[in-house]
Amino acid sequence: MTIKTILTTPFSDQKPGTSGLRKSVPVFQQPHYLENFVQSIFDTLEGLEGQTLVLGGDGRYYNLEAIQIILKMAAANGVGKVLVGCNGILSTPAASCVIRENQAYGGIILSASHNPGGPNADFGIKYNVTNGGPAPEKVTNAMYDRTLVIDRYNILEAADINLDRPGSFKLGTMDVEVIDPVKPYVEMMESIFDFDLIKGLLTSGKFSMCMDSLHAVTGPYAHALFEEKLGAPSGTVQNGTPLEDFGGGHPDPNLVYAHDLVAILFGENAPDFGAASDGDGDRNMILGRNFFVTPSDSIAVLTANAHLVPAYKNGISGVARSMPTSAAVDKVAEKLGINCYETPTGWKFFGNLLDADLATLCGEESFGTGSNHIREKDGLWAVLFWLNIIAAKSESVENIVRSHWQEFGRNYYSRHDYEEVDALRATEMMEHLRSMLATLPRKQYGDYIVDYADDFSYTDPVDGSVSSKQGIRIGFTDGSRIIYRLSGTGTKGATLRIYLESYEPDASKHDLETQKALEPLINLAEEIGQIRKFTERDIPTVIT
Ligand code: VG1
Ligand code: CO
Repeated sequence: MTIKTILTTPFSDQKPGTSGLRKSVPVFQQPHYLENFVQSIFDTLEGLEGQTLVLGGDGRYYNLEAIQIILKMAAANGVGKVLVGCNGILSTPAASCVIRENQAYGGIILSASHNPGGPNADFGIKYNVTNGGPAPEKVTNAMYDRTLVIDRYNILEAADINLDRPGSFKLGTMDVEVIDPVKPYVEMMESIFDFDLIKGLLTSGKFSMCMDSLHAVTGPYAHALFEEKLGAPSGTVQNGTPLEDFGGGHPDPNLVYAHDLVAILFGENAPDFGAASDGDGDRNMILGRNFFVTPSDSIAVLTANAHLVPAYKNGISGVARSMPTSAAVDKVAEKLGINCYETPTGWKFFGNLLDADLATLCGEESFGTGSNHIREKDGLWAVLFWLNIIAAKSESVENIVRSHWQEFGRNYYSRHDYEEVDALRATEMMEHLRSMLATLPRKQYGDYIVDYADDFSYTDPVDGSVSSKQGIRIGFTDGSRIIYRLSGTGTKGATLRIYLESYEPDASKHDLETQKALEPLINLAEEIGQIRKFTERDIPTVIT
């Protein structure tokens, strides 16, 4: 087997976004495109020689081809060993778990998360560091800088590795171990939650649940957990076989894209509990019978009830939420007397807080929840957490959330997305808002008085690194907020996200329809941001 050095020229568009490099499959299939990025990863990592890497993906179209290429490039770049998921499968949380348990140097995860898959849909690649979490900005910036000057890459000329079943192989001098992608993850979940208690609930005959894997990566994990370990009847997991194109759908667990599950939970004879996860298994949606739990409420409820879960029974050190996530969890932190950190959007910003034990639980409004057990958000972990709480309290999802609101007040919350808008106009809109910031404080709009207005900037309390321009925040004196932000995960045009939040302490007003409750703020977001003018859209593409 010989190592070949291939001459190449840079691509100018390989800057990783919120969660790695995401492009359409045809972009990745251009000659040298994937290879340039992978070589840039290797070139940036110091002391990679002889080290162990973890490799796997969410099973989408192009996953297996990319894995074979990356294996041969790793072998040609002196990597000592690669642990690769059987059939190229590793959910994002499972990859984080495997990196940590094997003390690997890092890992490469192939996924475009909740974006659709298929020959003309999306693909992505992400590098995770030794702690199991997404590479911090200084690492991804260095990788990007390398992509701009790269002129060659190394690849071993060799036959493909058989990934059908676990086993050990050699690729040149590099070891390849094909591992069971499910087992280590399931064992980790057993060490966190009270499986006997949850099993009691699921086999009691008085409780029914439905888990929708949306034809994406969590299928095998969910079958193993809920049906094999926890005794739920077979059929509990639906759409549980990962498909390369996710059955043509969006593997995005929200009220819009997980419509089949929503129809079941809001239909006749609805089960007690429903959940869904995304393409790579790091997101979750939680539903009760006729009831939707917003992700911002979810992290608040989990924090308030963490003592009911064995792994957190001695209390938690702190919590963290992304800036656009509602302040519901802040109220819980206040009561528990722990710190609540506010970070920019993207899981990579939680890594240092978790490593330093400043935070134990973290959450994002974008259906992401997780803890210090790994360094990624974790969809099935969140589902198990909810089941553990439900079993411990013997209460319905709706009751748990309603009593939470009664105690802490309700943060009405919604996100309005304008997808695939003109990128130039979207940037103009953000500039327009930036130019207004200084004039907004103390300004009155109807009942609302602006308390502060800024472009969110974050200084990491552990390493002091600064991330600026993370979203325009306008806070009002009553605690309401409007946030404007451009997505960093899209692949077509720009996606504008408007986050709306208003706080209602009065329990007699906790029954309003969310969009109705937020109507004055929605109108104000339009008045201040001139969304219609800049996006040339009358309504959002997706409301969550
Ligand atoms: C979105 C979400 C963010 C999340 C990121 C990755 O980013 O808003 O909260 O961390 O996706 O999630 P953006 O930049 O498009 O708003 V996943 O499940 O794609 O790994
Ligand atoms: Co995801």
